[in-house]
Amino acid sequence: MIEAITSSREAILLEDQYGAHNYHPLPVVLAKGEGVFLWDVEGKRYYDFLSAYSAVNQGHCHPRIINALINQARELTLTSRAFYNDKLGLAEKYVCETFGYQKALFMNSGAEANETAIKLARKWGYTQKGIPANQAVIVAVKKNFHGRTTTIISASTDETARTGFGPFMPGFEIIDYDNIPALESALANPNVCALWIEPIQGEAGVYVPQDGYLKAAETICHKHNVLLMMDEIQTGIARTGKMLASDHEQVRPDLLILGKALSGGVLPVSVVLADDPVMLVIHPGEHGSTFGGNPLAAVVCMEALQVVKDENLAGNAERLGQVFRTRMNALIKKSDWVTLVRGKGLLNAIVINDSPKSQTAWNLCMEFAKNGLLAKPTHGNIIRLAPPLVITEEQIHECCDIIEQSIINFRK
Ligand code: IF1
Repeated sequence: MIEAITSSREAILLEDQYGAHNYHPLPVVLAKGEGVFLWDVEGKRYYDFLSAYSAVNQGHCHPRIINALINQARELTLTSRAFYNDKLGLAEKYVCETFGYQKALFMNSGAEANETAIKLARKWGYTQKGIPANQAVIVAVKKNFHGRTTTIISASTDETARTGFGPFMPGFEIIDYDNIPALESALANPNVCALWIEPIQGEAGVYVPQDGYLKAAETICHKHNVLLMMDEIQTGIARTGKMLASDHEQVRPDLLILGKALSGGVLPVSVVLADDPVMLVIHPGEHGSTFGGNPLAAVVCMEALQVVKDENLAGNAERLGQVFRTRMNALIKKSDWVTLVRGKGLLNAIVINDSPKSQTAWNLCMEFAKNGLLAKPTHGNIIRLAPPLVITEEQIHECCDIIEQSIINFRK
């Protein structure tokens, strides 16, 4: 029999006793979400400035996405790919036409989509580029975040993500991010099949590379016959003010990796997009997943993307991102606690003027929560600030007021 939680404290104690301790959440227990708002068990309302790490770009429980989920759930949720279903082909066509690719391969989590891209890139390297068997190299960059599987962390430079989980997958070379000469020398290696990057490094603290870096990466990849694998799981789906962050530089990845807001945060959906010469290197029986491409996810994905288009969420993110950064830059002049704001669209972060090892950013987020806004530090002294893209200008100003007052009144 499903019991009901009656207090935040009860929920926290239950998770502490029965759940793995693989997170350190803020002590807030959420029970309801709608648009830009979340409510905790006691009924306190918060602005969501994390958006489930950019999975809820369309706002919590968007009615159109929820209705699409409910209607399809009444018909058919899962067939496995042992058979066809009447929704997957429609979703494949929809995402191919939306993003301009010939083929789509649906998976579930972002990590699975990255793993899929790795397999596609390696097999393309062997069968199309002529790389000797088991010699394929994928070039990744420092401070990347692509997921938590043992292969993906094999390319990570974050000791917290790696320690205790070896041995690691070979075949990754790590270079500096945002360093064009480093690209030139690394990609000249004939055994390199792909360059694997995020257009903006989210977990690293919303690190925006120099203008022209993405275009240079694309150019150097083309020069050396290397696939450009772009992880847009956090930056995609209108978050940075364009449908894709790659669009800011008119860059077209060879492998486009999407997840998170692809479903509006309703259920796990991810996808890899590529053209036939890459996608068709994988043959029947060589890759897949039980839930990958299920009809429920297919329907939710199409509705979630249609909402992004119909509500012009990219345009809203572009416009209100500028309003937000203007307010944060004004705050920098009023408080010594904030030294920098950076980001694109509504993917932003503020850098706190204290050691990354200090509790200041965490304590500031606790203040934000007390004042009705939820955010969480990433890497010590950086606070990511990323509301759902349905936020209004009036709400952005109200949230900036909360952030500003919390910071100005903050005492360590
Ligand atoms: C956690 C971070 C963000 C991602 C990019 C792939 C994935 C993610 C660019 C994997 C997932 C999530 C995972 C979640 C917290 C969050 C996160 F802090 F971990 F790094 F957003 F920055 N590529 N990011 O951001 O997608 O398998 O999770 O669906 O693991 O704590 P996933």
